[in-house]
Amino acid sequence: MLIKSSCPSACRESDVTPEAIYLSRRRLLQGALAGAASIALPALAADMPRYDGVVDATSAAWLQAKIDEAHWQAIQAGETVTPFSSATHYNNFYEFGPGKEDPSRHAGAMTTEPWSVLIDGEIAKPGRYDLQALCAESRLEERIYRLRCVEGWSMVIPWLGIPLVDLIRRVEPTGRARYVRFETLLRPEEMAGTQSRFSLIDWPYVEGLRMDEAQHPLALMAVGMYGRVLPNQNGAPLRLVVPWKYGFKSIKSIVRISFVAEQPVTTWVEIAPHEYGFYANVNPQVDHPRWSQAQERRLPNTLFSPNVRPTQMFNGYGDEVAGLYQGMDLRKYY
Ligand SMILES: Nc1nc2c(c(=O)[nH]1)N[C@H]1C(S)=C(S)[C@@H](COP(=O)(O)O)O[C@H]1N2
Ligand SMILES: [Mo]
Repeated sequence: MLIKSSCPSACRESDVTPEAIYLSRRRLLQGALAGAASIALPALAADMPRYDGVVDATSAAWLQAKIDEAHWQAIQAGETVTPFSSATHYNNFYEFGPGKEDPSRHAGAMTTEPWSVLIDGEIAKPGRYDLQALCAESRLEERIYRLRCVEGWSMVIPWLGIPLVDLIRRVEPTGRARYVRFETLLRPEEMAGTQSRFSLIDWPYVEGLRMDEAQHPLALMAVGMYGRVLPNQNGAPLRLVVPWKYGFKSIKSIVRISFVAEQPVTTWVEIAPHEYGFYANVNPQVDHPRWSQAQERRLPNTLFSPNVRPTQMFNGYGDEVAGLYQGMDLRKYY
């Protein structure tokens, strides 16, 4: 790999990548756990170097405190965590434009404070919930997940968040709730992509899950990644992460969550129902009409080092989630 460095002699702190800091902290913690010692995890975000095109959603003290007391598990051996620079500069967030670098260029314009989420529909406790109140009763957990985009690339990202099922329990769904519908912020003056005449999307961006999928322990509501708050381009301040489904299900910058009886009409299904399904489970055996889904490019990659690997059924989470789809024809329900 080519290393571009502006420091010929001694490297300054700011030249250390954020994921290097993140990983060294994680190792330190792991050592402490192995020694059965209890240490206070130092604030990670505080000494994160500045990174071009990365705007932290917030400097809110309550969120920083929650991140510091997150439930850090041992690093899973195996796949390498994607560099922070790739995870924050190769994004899909069409509200800021269709290009992979549009979100890192333009998402800084999005205001994320204050932030609240309207939760409504078939529940006993509807209302507008402040982000802090939503997170209040749960400890943040770290989850290192593969993210597989339907376009054929993938990353490995360490998220920080609360299980979606915790949030669902708190609002007490009624027996009529069969699906959960999620909606992204729509604020055209801060989101140039929503004003484009060329966009096919009928804003706001909408996604959905079946109730049992939403209640699965792997489904996460993320407020951070790499030990820090979510950068705007990754869906600050609150996004869904559903690791066994194609990336487009993992809706960003959520402002509304509705519990509904009917399967919601979701953004990509509305645009091209023959190409994108409601379920969108990662499945190497069911090709997209225009390309194969058998393999994926693991980022970062180059022309000379394409870093191609086979795609796994349910993105490798089949042991956990296959039971949700027992008896379903996954070619029909793609
Ligand atoms: N609101 C909104 N959410 C979105 C998208 C989008 O365009 N708008 N893109 C989706 C797609 S296609 C992918 S692959 C992931 C990418 O997440 P990342 O940029 O954090 O890697 O976000 C998903 N969530
Ligand atoms: Mo995607």
